[in-house]
Amino acid sequence: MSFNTISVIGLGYIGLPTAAMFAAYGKKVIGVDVNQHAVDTINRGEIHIVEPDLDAIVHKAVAKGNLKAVSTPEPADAFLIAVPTPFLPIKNSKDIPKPDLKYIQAAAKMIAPVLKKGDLVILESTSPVGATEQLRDWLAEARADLTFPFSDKELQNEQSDIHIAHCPERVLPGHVVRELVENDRVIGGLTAKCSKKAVELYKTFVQGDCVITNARTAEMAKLTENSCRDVQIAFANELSIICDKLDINVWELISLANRHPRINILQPGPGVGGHCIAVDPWFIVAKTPEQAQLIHTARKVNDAKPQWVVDKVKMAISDFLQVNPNKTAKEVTVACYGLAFKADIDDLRESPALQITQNIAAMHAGNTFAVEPNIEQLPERIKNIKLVELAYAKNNADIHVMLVDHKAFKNEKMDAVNIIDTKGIW
Ligand code: SAJ
Repeated sequence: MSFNTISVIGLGYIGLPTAAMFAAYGKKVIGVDVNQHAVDTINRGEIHIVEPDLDAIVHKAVAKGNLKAVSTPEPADAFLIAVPTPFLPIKNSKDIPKPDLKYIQAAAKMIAPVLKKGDLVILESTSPVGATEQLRDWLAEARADLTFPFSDKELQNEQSDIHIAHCPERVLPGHVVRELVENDRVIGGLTAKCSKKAVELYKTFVQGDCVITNARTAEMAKLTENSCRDVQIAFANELSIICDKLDINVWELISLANRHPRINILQPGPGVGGHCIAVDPWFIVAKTPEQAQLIHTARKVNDAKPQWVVDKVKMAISDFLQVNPNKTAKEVTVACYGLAFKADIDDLRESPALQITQNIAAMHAGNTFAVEPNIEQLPERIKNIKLVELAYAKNNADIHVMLVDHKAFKNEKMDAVNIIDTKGIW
């Protein structure tokens, strides 16, 4: 077996489960992270993220001596880079966000000194087209004593010292442990030999197919998957706005349309959140702004949905005051149900539900309650919002805004009158 020691750079939502899985299958795994808290937590056999079933796997791997976390890379036979690829901040809301590869560059800088002849480097981070070649260039610059795979020199490549491939992660948060093993993998080597080596590595634990392509197609495949979902959700969100105007129940409409054998419309909501679907389509738009018209429009439709919900709440408050002329806006309480970026998770990052709740709190003179059964307290940066229990909000708020279809809310019968239901569960 040519891979005895595997190093995973970036021990977050993807890197840590991947590292733990290799360790569970008997590899010696060295996880690298710049976050000392993550390193210390993992070395105690614990985890610093929320992901079902992962804690037991990490605990066992660390106890067995198969997994350790460090801050500085050590030599290994394969390096997997699983760092974030966010976009650069934009100055104007009309600007197209551009990908920020600084974490990949930093990872390249970190591993370059310990690379040796025969090593495999895999980029797992979701990346714009061309990023794997850029990674190769950064590594080649740092290590002039080693040869790297350049696709215009195919013959010479078969002999290159270092092998490089892009193998995008595609697992769904909350189901990572199962999907890591069962999902098919797209393997995009810079050369055929790079792909072959990468397949050999993933076959350690992947039961799905490892399908070979080139690096650029693999990069685009991942962006395509998330853009496809974004466009489909935008369609559902646009329908919800059209139906609101035409006084049609969008949920009934979609369930009727979905009875057609070739129609499968997704569900509208308060907007698209998380660090993947709302980000990755921009990587395509930034690269080909002239061509990516539909993908760009979908982003704009989904990004505009939270403000549409806030405007609905504004209207509901003013209607409420008309019906209750003895009350002032200050005496009206709005309750928002759900803050996470999707159902049954505790992740508040890039959450449209949180954005809506904060915007309501900023524009509304009265109280804004939030009900979020998956968190115990609000992060300190969140001001003017009171975290309350479901029953309390139900009994004490005047306007109820359903934002996330958590199980706890689905099981609740809501018979209040002033409801704005962005998920169609009440
Ligand atoms: N959403 C809707 N309506 C729907 C489905 C989702 O409004 O019908 C919203 C969710 O509420 C959420 C957002 O979209 O705010 C994204 O949720 P998601 O469940 O679609 O996706 P993520 O971001 O949790 O994970 C996605 C997955 N990609 C695809 O399904 C194509 C996952 O497989 C990827 O690995 C992940 O992105 C990633 O890391 O890129």
